Amino acid sequence: MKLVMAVVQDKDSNRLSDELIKADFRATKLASTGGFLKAGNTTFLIGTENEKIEELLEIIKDNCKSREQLVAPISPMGGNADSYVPYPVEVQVGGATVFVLPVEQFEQF
Ligand code: 2BA
Repeated sequence: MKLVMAVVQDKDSNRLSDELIKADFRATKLASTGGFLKAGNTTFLIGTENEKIEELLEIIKDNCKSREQLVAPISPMGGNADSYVPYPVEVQVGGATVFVLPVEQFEQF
């Protein structure tokens, strides 16, 4: 068995959960925050059998889009003003960041 942790953009999270239910995957959605953008995103925890991993990754890939996002400039606050960029910078936020972990034991009581 594996535990898949997938960090996705909030805009994709409802569509992804609908597709997971349709394909009979069980998932838990956590409200999370990206360390870099400090903006909300959604983390899915999905426990599944090894032979269903490829199908699961395909569903995640098909339902999560990569998007450009603007990062507001952060003022130097007493730091080095030479490196200060006074205009917003665009970053590419991935469709999904996925970790696949082995599960040692799974119980439901
Ligand atoms: P954030 O940390 O808010 O990052 C959003 C996007 O900002 C990233 O997209 C990347 O394009 C950019 N970025 C992140 N750190 C950067 C840095 N130090 N310098 C320049 N640009 C940077 P993604 O890589 O697609 O990541 C999307 C979200 O997935 C992340 O949101 C974070 O919540 C999660 N994530 C990504 N890599 C992770 C990792 N190795 N461990 C845990 N969570 C991760």
